[in-house]
Amino acid sequence: MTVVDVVARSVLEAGGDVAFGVVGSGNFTVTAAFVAQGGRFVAARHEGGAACMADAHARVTGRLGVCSVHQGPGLTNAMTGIAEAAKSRTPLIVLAGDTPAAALRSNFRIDQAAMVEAVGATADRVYGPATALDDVRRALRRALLERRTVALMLPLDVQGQDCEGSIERIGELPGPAPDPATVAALADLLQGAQRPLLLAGRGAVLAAARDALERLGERTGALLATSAMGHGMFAGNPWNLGISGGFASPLAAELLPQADAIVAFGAQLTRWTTRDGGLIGPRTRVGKVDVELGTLEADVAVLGDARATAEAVLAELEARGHEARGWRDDATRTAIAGRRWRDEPFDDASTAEHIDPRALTIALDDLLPEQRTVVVDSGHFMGFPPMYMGVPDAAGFVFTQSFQSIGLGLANAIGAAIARPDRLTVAALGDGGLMMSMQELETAVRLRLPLLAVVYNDAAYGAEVHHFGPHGHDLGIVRFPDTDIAALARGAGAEAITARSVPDLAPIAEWLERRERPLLVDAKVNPDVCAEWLEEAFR
Ligand SMILES: Cc1ncc(C[n+]2csc(CCOP(=O)(O)OP(=O)(O)O)c2C)c(N)n1
Repeated sequence: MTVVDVVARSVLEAGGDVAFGVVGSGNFTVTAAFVAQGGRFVAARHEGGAACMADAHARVTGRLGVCSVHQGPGLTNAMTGIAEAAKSRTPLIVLAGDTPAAALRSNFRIDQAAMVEAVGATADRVYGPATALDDVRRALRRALLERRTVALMLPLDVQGQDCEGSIERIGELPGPAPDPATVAALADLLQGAQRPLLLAGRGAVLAAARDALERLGERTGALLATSAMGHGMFAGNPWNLGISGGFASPLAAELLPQADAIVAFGAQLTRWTTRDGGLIGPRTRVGKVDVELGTLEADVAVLGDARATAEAVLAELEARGHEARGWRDDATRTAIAGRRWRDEPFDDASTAEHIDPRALTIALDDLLPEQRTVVVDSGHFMGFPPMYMGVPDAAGFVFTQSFQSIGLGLANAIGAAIARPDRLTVAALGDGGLMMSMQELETAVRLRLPLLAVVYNDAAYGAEVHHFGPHGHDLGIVRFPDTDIAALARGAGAEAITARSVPDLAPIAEWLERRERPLLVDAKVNPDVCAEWLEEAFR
């Protein structure tokens, strides 16, 4: 075996069976070894796309994400996707070529470790053939068990060296168990509450805590909610208020501040999740459960894995014989069922030329099969899909907003579509985000992915228009001529339609029957509609 064989086989053993990348001389042999040993390699057109595909593939499958890049510019190109994955705690390994330690004058030379560490990812390195097994094992353990995005540097002069030893599987370790005293304190908090609420975030998704949290909700009479990142976790549960934060429905926004105890599981309660604190009542007591000490500021803080903690609190409440109905009554149940976002009336701003983005999203929700993965890029439009489109579960919603970058969504959708071919993948994109990443349309076409890309095309950086317009700024620098995005997509080999009204969406139904290659919908949305959540945030 050579060092790259050991790396490739270890990654496969750790569950990373699909690698996304762009191949150059620095990562050719490791990628070839990965394929030779049974891995699937997907060639992206830009390393930024490759990192986003790997991130989304990991989010949807719950397995290790794998990305393979050339040294120097291969890695710099991937950085925005790596930053998003690192901030979202996606278990991801980036196999990065690196210049030999002595090649001080190589054009490709940069301080790769410093660069990835600067965006919150973890740098590690294969130092030589004698340590290769340990090096890769350490990197994989950190990615999987600590839920980190790890860039493993593979110096060119080390890659081909012979190396011996046997590869051990990385066993599963239970998440950090909470201290019993803090479990008891959290049980006290829930036991003493009349109207408790359990709020699940990305940490709860990563910990697969749905079942434990639903049982805890049942025992305590709590209502359930998620952060935007945790959307889908409680899909179908009659006590689920949906998203807490800017995208909260009017009913959720009314009920959330009435909770007398909110316990956040793997959710940081950021300004976005709490509407700048407005969704937490002045006398609400707050509990927080997280694996990161740094985020744990609350009335009751528990350092622990979301699922392990939910199970421990449940056991404690069972032992105490505590069981309550809380605010789980018929009226609340009926209100939740009847006041989803789509049930709330709005003034439809569709015109002869433009479709209202809300009407567009509701029509898509009606048209598309329920078994779907909804992937959302960033921008003004990004609230409409989570508000108006249902998702089957947390794996059915990919929301890469930890870095708030535009231009990640299309590549995320490709990774998601590969992860769940049984589900329809819907990419919701802005025209700005698409134009930043459109080279990956070719990837989607080449792979014949049954991907529906919906472009909310307002011919502008709408978020900036709505941000700066009210202050009287000249908006010429954030508006663009109307682009025929459908024609661009056809040029890449995709099917495409232009939609200015709900009836214009009809060809989607026929495409759904075939799904032989991607379909792009260039939806000309009314640029004057400003989402309330964004208006509020900018205020
Ligand atoms: C990489 C990156 N560059 C710039 C921004 C700033 N930014 C935030 S939203 C936005 C406009 C996005 O436009 P578009 O994708 O068309 O969506 P819209 O806001 O029009 O719905 C920009 C430029 C960003 N978040 N990320």
